[in-house]
Amino acid sequence: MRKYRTFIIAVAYLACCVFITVHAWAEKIKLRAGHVIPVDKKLSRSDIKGMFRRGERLVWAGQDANTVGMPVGGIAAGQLYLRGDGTLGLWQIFNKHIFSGYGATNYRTYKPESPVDSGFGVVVKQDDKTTVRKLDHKFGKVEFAGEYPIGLVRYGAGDFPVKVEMEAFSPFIPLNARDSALPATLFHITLENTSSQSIQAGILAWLENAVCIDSAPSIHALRRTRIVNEKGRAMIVHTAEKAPPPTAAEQPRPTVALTDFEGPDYGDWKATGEAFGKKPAGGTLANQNPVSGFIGKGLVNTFLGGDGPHGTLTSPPFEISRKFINFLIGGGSQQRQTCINLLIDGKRRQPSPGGVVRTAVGKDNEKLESYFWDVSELEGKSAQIQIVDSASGGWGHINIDQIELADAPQQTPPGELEDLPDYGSMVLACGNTCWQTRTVLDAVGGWAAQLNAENDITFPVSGSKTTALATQPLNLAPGQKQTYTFALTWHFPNFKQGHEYANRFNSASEVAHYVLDNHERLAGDTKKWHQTFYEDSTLPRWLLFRLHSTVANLATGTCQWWKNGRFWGWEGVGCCEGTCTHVWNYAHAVARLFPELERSAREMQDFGEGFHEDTGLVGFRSDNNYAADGQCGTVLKAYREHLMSADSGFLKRNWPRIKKTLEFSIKQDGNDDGLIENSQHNTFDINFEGPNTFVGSLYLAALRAGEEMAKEMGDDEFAKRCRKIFESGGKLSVERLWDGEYFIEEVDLAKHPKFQYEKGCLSDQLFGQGWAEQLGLGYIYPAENVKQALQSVWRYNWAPDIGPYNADYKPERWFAREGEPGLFTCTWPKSPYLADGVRYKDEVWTGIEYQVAGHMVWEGMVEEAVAICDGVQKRYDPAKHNPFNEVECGDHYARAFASWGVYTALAGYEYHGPKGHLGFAPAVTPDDFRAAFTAAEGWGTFSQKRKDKTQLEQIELRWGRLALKSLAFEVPENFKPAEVTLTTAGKSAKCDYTLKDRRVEINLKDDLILTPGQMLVVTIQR
Ligand SMILES: [Ca+2]
Ligand SMILES: [Ca+2]
Ligand SMILES: [Ca+2]
Repeated sequence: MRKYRTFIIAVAYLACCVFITVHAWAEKIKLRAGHVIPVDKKLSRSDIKGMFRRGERLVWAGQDANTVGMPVGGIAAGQLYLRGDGTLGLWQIFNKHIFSGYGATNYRTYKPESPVDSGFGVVVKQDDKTTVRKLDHKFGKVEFAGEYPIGLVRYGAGDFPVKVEMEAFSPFIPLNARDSALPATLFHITLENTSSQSIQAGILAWLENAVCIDSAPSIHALRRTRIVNEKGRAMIVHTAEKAPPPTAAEQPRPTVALTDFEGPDYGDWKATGEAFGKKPAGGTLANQNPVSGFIGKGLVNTFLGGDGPHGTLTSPPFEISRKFINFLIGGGSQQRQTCINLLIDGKRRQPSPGGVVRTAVGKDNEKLESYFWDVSELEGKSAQIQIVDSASGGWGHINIDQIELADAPQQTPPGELEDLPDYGSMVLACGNTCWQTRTVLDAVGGWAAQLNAENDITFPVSGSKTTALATQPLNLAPGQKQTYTFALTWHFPNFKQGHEYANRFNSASEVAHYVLDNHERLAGDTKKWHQTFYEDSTLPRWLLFRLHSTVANLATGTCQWWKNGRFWGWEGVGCCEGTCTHVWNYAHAVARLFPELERSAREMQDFGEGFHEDTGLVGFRSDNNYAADGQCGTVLKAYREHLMSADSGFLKRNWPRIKKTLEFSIKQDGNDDGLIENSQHNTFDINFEGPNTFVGSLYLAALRAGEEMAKEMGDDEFAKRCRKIFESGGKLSVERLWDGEYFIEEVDLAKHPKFQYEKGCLSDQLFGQGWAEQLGLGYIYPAENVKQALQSVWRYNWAPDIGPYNADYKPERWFAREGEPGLFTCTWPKSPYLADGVRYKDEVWTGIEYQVAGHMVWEGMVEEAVAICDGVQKRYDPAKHNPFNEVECGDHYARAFASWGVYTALAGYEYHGPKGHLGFAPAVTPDDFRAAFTAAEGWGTFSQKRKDKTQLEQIELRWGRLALKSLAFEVPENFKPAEVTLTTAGKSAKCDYTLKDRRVEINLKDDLILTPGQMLVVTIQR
């Protein structure tokens, strides 16, 4: 609980205070000329008032929601987006490794793509005419109002008699990880007749069979689609199976070689551009890694002059006289840029997704591998092959050889069909039975008539077929509503480490039945969480949106939950592996919402696979490498995981290794003085080379956590040792690192000229203090230094417009653009700018912003904290950037999970599960505050009201159970409680209490367990 807090009684009053202190201070300090970040942030009173307004649910219409990609699949079950117009996108559910980049290009404006055909439409029968209107951006007026975890899209049109509201979400129930990790998305589609006459209306739903989506071009197999009715549900079931061997009548005809590139030139093939040269390559080219896998002496290899040049190579027209085209391919993997295309009927269409009948790319590997196209459906047609190199960056070339026409695929499939990563099943299930779909499709006509409604079809994986289900049109009187439920499920178990979901389900059909059998509970609990978090809270709605949006990272490629129960994370989607200790140092959301997942990461990685028993080193990517910040953070995370446990089992099991982890850091300290002075690798991907409070504060907080855990374990000797080092470190840090306004780094720049911050103002300089607040460990440096340092971070590093500063100091990667606000990693307001200073110094990371904002809340800097969050919200406006995808080194970056630390700070939340202790000290509107909270086994809503002589606290449990032995609250200044009463379910419970400063601690005489619907009421009276 925070000890010294400035309460906001009236927002405007406090805004004045901020201005006054800023101006008075600014006059005294002479700033470096190049430090163009304004001290006065020019936040007006109305800006601040606006930020604190409770406000309504956010809604974006039409193009303003263009970039939206809201994850709506289950936790660690892939990455399926709900786009701004209610269509689905991305579809990364097929276990393909997706590398989303190192950050250079992640902050950009784009609409997520959809490689799979799926959707819903509203069917209306009126005056004997049947029409369908798709639920997409063309419907009319389309509004996106999703709040994670529940997507919400509304559709209306003046020329259509039905208004539609669609919810799309995967069950999301805090503390129930398994039911939140289903490979499934639920849809609730509500139709409302807005016309003045009765109509008949229903839903048309469709889904392409995308099983083997990535392998399809190189395997000989069939897709199979069945429409089944089970348990009163209609389901489209998509699978794949082996193609039957050819029958005697299908004996292969002789193979026809199209070209082997063995001639002195390209013959009648036409080359354009520079990349192909005048003749086939003779093998590996200059400065190229060895090329292999080609046949004979010649091949196409466009690394001629490196990756830079472009060009095309096009065959003369030929007849497709066999069932397959076989070839060898290597080189770059860029779709449409390093590819081989099949063009039909002489149409030299520009390579585009729809304009080429077959295409293939390499795998960023110089080795040529067999590949084939199944062209049986194109037999007899005239075709051309075109090889394209329109890429210049890394892997901007393509290698091709030995193109043949044959009746059988030349190569054997890459592994058994059943073992392929994208082999599995997908299902679209309707909660009700469906009706004569073919009749509806034919009545609608047009594109709908092309959809399949036939049960049990098979077709080659090279082809594509979309299957539909139609519900029976029902009479809707004017104003009447009807809701339909659908479930989209998938089951692709062939992931290297397996999926947790595969422990429970054998097919997408099983998943579909599970989510529909348990629909009421799964959807009900998800909505209860949404209600508790968003609707019932007094916090600003936009702020709740922002702080919860990052939790969506759980349902992206960033997070995996393995079959063995281990939670594992990239830093960003497909980028930088190993639940990296230092990036995940910032992540609070998972630990507070699904503590079992973080416990598994501690036990199975940090104190498991990544732990070095001999030294206590925690390999920071579960490897042999040391990160100073990650090592200290591991101790803090262990304590947090203990606090979020129902009992002491986790601590008892892991204490010997937690202690060793801390002892490793103490060894780096070297002389037990509480300062780590050696080389400290850290999250900036560089090493700090002297004492500093970035690693130092984490170290001191870890010592405090170690002290607490040692006490609980009865290891008093170690507790004392931690305390002693901690006290020395806090004192020495102020003596040696305090510059009068903030903490600096003590370093010899002559010896270590690169990557230091020295006299700079590092935004993360109090990282460990922020952690200490999250865990109730108190101050590690004197309160006045902490407060002033945070003020300096705000003053020197937060820019209302990053443009002017970044114009002078270009960041390595742009995560904010001119005109947008942001908090810089590090600046040098009073000393020369270190061009070789700490890496990423001129960048803006949301994870750091939340870390700092959360800490600011604990120190009473609530406006500044909320302004920083507002800056993130402004940058991630869906007209510009997907609001659910905060990027850094890759998409959906894990550091952004830090947002939950802001949320817990706003509630002044403190919790110790094994001790049954829960406390709150709201930082905003403490006179009338309400917010959701989570504990080890249950969650609910907390409210506080102050009136006259009474402070009323209510803890209402909504889900699970909550064991309580003690409570803590904060009373106004000069509020001396005369009586504290406690009732639950109308009965009073015995307690005693103590008051220290403004903190009231209440001890219950008897243990109390709250169950859902029960409320604990505490009345504190003067
Ligand atoms: Ca050859
Ligand atoms: Ca090239
Ligand atoms: Ca030392």
